Amino acid sequence: MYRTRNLVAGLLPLLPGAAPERLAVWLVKGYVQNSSARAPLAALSIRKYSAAPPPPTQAAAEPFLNGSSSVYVEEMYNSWLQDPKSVHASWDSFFRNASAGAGPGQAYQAPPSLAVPGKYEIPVTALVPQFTSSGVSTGLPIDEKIIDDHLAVQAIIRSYQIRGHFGAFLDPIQIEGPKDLNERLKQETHLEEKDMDRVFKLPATTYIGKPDERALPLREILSRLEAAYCRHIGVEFMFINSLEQCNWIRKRFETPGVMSLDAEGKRLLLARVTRAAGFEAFLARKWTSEKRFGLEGCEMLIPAMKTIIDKSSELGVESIIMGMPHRGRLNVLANVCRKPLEQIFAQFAGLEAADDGSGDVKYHLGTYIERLNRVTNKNIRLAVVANPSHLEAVDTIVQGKTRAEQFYKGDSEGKKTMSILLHGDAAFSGQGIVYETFTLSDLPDYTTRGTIHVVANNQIGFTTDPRHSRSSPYCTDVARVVNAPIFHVNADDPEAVMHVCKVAAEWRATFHKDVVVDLVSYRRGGHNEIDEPMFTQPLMYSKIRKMKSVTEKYSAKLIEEGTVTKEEVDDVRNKYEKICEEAYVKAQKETQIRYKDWLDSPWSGFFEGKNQLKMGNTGVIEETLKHIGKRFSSTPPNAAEFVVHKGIERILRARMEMVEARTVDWALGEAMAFGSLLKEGIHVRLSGQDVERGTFSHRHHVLHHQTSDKSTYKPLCNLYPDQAPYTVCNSSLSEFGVLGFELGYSMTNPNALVCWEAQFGDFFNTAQCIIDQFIASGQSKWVRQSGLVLLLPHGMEGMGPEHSSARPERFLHACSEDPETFPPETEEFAIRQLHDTNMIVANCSTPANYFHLLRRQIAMPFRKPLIIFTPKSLLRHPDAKSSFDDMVETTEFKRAIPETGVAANDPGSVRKVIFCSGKVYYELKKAREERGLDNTVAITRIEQICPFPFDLIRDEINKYPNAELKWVQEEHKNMGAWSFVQPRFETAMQKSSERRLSCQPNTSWWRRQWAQLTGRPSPTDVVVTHPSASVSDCGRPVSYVGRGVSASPATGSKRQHLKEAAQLLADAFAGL
Ligand SMILES: Cc1ncc(C[n+]2csc(CCOP(=O)(O)OP(=O)(O)O)c2C)c(N)n1
Ligand SMILES: [Mg+2]
Repeated sequence: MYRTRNLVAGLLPLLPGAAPERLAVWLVKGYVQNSSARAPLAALSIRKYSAAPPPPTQAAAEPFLNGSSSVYVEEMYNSWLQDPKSVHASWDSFFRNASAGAGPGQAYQAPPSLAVPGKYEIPVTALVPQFTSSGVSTGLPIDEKIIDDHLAVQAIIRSYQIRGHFGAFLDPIQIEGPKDLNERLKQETHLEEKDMDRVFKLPATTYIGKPDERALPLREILSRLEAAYCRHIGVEFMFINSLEQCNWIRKRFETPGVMSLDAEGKRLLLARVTRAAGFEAFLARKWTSEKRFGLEGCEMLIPAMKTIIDKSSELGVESIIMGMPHRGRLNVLANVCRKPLEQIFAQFAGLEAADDGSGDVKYHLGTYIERLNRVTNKNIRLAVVANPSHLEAVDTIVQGKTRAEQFYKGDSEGKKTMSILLHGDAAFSGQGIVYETFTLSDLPDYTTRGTIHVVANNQIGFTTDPRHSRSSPYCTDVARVVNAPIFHVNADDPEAVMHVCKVAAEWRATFHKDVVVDLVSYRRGGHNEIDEPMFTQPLMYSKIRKMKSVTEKYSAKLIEEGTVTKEEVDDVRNKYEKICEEAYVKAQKETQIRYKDWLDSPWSGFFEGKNQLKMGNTGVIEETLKHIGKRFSSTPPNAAEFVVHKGIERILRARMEMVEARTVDWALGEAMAFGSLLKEGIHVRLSGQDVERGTFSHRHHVLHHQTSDKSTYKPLCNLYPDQAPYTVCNSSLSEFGVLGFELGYSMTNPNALVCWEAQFGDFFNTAQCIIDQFIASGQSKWVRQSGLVLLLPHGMEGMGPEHSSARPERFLHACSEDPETFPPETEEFAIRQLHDTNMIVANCSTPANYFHLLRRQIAMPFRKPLIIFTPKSLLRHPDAKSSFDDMVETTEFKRAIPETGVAANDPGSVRKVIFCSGKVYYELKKAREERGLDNTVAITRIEQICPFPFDLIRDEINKYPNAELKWVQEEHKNMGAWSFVQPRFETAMQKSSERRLSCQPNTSWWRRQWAQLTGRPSPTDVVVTHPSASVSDCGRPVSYVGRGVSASPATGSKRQHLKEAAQLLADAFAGL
């Protein structure tokens, strides 16, 4: 609601004294219903860009000669008779015309002013005859005609401001015929041709008048409006709910001469566009059919970005983080970032990589460059974030990275760091993440204080034209949701492009809000260099092929107007070509490519001097646990008036009791992990839907004063005076957007614990692209690490098909660990596994282990994404508690928790070993006790599923030689960890057999036995040499216990759920 109130408040100045209701009526009556434009507007498809004819006018008589104003006129007339120069020019003209016998209405020039007259200046007294010049009402009737005429002029000015963009000449290829906007505007007023020379007062909401012009003839008004709104720039801004911002924009587009560029500016512009074109031409010549997603047709993207960067640098920005798709990416790296050309050219050579990983195609790679901005003479850091093919997916990652940089720099207003997002037209209107990015743009913990969006709008997406790829008139309409101004510009007019880019940079620096530059252009070739566009867009392409490039057109224009000579033009082109040739020669000498050269987030100092196989401690001293526990269990100190909810008081009391008893539950364990890191100077950020309280109301990291609005207390922000900052923030309801954001945030600084929590684990699937394209494969593709933590509530608790499973199988499937390789057994076994994996997947069963796991993210000398399946019912389970003893200095994370009960004391008697992970452990433990099987069944928990604790599992298998082995999971058989752990058990067992036996030939008998028992072919690499060995020595099969296969992750019936849960336990202990 408060946003609605702001909106109305922002509009009120338009109509002083208007109550909101009246305002609404006025808006509707004056500008919507009275307008005949509504229906025609809908028909005005913006996919047809064209010029518009001027609107018509109407005549008026001299109504200001009526009533009391005639006294005033008489005075004017007498003065004029004495000296024609003593009156305003319009009176002069009027009296001249009248004396010459002009008829009624024809003598009218313009109502004059009583004040010191400027050119075209009129007093309102002359327009509204019931007022005298002293402003006193005479009680005589208002002349409605003159008021109507002025209102009509105001309406027409407003129409241009609102809809002028529909009439702008934006499309360089003019696919469709001309638009008739001005005809429509004409029909909306009663003014006619004979009104064209009448002078009208300019309202305060226009800047078309020069400083001394407060009134203009209608003809001039229309001509200036057309110049501002209907040439090569289409400005969409009148939906913005702030009069100040609207006026700011009007001033920058309406002011006469505002767009003029000096000769130096023009020459720089020409040089920039020449280089942009030269780069594409060079690549085309050297690698004719190599994919590069050329920029031809939208070369102005390069000068546009450079202008934004120059202007922003001038306004104080020191660091710019960019995200962009394939189109023109190499050109941006070369000409905007000035990445060494030889590094770019070497990418075409198909060289081997010097570093590990899969690498990525050249038009996805990122970069980071620090250099001097030659225009401003200031240093600037430019980063282009690496991205996958998935269009727009990088958007919120850029935002998160930007936000983090602002945070660490203390740049709370975004004055030093900013982001630029580049988009394709089809992707901008089509991909949902764009909307999600915009909705984050003004949220307190997610804003980057304004992003400049630039759309390389070539009016096509692959082979599909806009009529089939979007339902909105413009590809940029999505930006309207956040009141971002949108500047459409014909990209064949370089100076117009410059202008909008400067304004966009100024807008961002002034209001710290998003803005969009829509570069309306074309694509000279196919989607890529090997595509034939004539297959699908024959007419468009027959036009394009006849068109001259923007460089040709602009250089011809500058030569013609005398700004440059032909020689200068040739010189710029030849010089750049020479630079390219030299770099080409250098590139030929390269023998390897280095992915590290393409890193977008270098963590300087983080890796240097660190032993990559040495882990820091994760246990902490008891004093710290106590201190954090107590602070976390307390209301604000010294604030007795802070009223806490009774329920929260109970929770805090229970926490305090736990601390006194040296135990922790899940929330307390987590708080101690966060708190101890904060104490060590590590910034912690927890973001996601409702994370402040916690979906399951267990966390309560923000206490709310019950009688004072917006008064809150965050215990974890108040642990130590010199602690690192803690951020906990409820996010917008977007998994794709927010997970991407947090990933970006984690990329800026490795010394921060950044966590994203899903409301329920399965909701991560709407962010699957971030997981597959960035989290799972980011390091391999782009040598980029991230220690991001995903917290995914998981567990079969009868809540139905959704809300049950966080789909562990999906993550495990994306893990890069080889199931058939038992890593070398050295002292660094565990850390080497972590070093070599692409991500860590864990399901902890105790708060202490969760505590260590979180802390280990920072203790590791490198960074890996961590996926944790977190509990729901375990949050309050009386057994799911840990003692301080498991968290103090000497303790660490347990990759597996072996049986420690009575079964472990007499392993030879154990008949069954159950392996499991997560909360099912507590159910199995209880069922074992109920069945009196504590002696005969051992239960081992696998806490870290990937990397798989091969060594610990092998030891457990060895420990119980007479036991059958079971994997028990509560998820369905085609889900959960089963298919991941199964081959790893085999690998662990092979190792176990090798160790225990030197036995048994690898005979066909043995292989048959194996196949019979397991239903699978025998592992061929087992070397079994002892003649009397049995198949169980060589590997006991681990069999599956759990729900059968299913299409849905869980039943929707509570009854069925309970039945399945009981069956699962029965199966787990069957045969004993
Ligand atoms: C998520 C996703 N869907 C589909 C594609 C395939 N694709 C690559 S480029 C492209 C067209 C993009 O059009 P536009 O955004 O206008 O950019 P342009 O190529 O015209 O510069 C498509 C559909 C993709 N890369 N990513
Ligand atoms: Mg396109």
